[in-house]
Amino acid sequence: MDNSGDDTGEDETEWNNSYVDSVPLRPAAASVSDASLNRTSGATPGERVILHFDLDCFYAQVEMLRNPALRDVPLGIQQKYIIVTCNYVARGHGVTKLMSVTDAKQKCPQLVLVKGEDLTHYRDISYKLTELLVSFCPLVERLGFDENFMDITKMVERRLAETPASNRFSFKGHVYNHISADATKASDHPRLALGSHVAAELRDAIHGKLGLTGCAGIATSKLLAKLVSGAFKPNQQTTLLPENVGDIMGSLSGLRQVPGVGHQTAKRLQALGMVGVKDLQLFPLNDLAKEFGGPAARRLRSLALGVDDSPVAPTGAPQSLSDEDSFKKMSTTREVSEKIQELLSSLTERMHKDGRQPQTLRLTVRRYSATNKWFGRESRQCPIPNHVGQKIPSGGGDGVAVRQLVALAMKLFHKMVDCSAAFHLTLINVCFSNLQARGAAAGGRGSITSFFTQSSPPKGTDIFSPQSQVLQKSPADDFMLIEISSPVTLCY
Ligand code: DCP
Ligand code: MG
Ligand code: MG
Repeated sequence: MDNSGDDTGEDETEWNNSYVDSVPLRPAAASVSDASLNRTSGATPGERVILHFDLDCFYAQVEMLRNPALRDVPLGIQQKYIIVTCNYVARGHGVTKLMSVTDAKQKCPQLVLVKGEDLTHYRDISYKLTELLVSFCPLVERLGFDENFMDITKMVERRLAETPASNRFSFKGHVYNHISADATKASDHPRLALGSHVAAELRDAIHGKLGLTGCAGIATSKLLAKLVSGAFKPNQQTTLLPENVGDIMGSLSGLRQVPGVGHQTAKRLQALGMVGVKDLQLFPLNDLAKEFGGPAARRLRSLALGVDDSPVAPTGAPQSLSDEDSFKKMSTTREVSEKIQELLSSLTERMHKDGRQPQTLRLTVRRYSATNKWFGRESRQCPIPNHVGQKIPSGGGDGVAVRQLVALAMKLFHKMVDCSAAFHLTLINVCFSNLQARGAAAGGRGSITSFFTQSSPPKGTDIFSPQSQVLQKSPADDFMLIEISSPVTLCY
């Protein structure tokens, strides 16, 4: 499902589960002048305690919070013709995520539908959650709207130091592949046992402060914490012990189940004859390296074996803000201009709340293709003249900024699409990037230190160089960093 009105920078990374890709791609975040971005737990990988949180039926929960009458009825959140998510009452009737509205209504005629195309409330609550987690521990990495990683190694070590030697450890919640969480196992794994208590406390805090429920995974890496967190749903938590890593990797039904293996990577692996995770574990590394290059081949192999040393990289403020919409057919310049105006109006409002000034405007379009429905994006970008850009943080100057930005975006549009011939677009995305803080040194709005304290902070974390002009399509969920016409690198 493409998320209309969504921020592609972050969301596409999330929905297509390529979080592992984003880790080496943090230079833009790291360049933000906040020493905290470089903090890590300092522990050796096997000793880390990493949590992964994923909220239950996120959009549906937000709607149930806004209207408690929806709590006990089967509820579906509709975007276009798709139920993007549904509450657990609806799931009990056989409705599933990403089902068509028609099928869902057939399964459950009493299904109540709420439109979920405006993401404002979901975005706000999403940031409130991250903000809450950051208040307990700074090492929090967002993974899209409803997921966060947290490296709580330091917290656990402090607790361990304070624990009397006579203490009997225990696990909170489930332990993967163990019927009952017995005390012997807990004393073999005191760090993970304490981690499970921290996770339970954080889930309590999330519920107490925000009214939200969710699942947590407790493990020694991001990969494993993410894999185990959904073992028991909803509103439960599961710890993975190192001796069960082989079991959880073996339980995955296909290559796409490995976080980090996106659609394109899976296709390339399948072309090499691999079907399951086991095939990737056993495939000769040399041959894998011929296809992907040495480092990516080793990374893929490690992931398949359940090995992931990547650090939890605190997310910080987004590097860009974007908004998009998709549709069946757009084929006139007038429609394009109206859609761009609509998108730029809401984006400018969000940029105003953020407080930074964007230096670059990017326009992306997707042309209709019968064969490759989800790909084929093309982009052009240009600098935003200062006299236009500076109106944005101060409120857009009564729509003047939006009008000027629309004119700029239409120039970009004409560079991509020849309007003297027929055209058929299925998506438009506008993006502000190269965001510069006004008075950031003083910790003003938009600086990283104030980012998580804003009432309605922005999101989106794609990264690219400001000088470039031509960007091309990037498969949303590929494993690899996409090299676009040099010097631009764009990470979805
Ligand atoms: N989402 C979306 N399009 C997708 C996938 C997800 O718009 N293709 C949105 C709707 C979800 C939210 O993202 O509410 C979070 O996605 P999850 O996969 O975590 O699903 P839920 O939180 O809804 O349900 P679960 O309880 O299974 O985590
Ligand atoms: Mg969820
Ligand atoms: Mg999720």
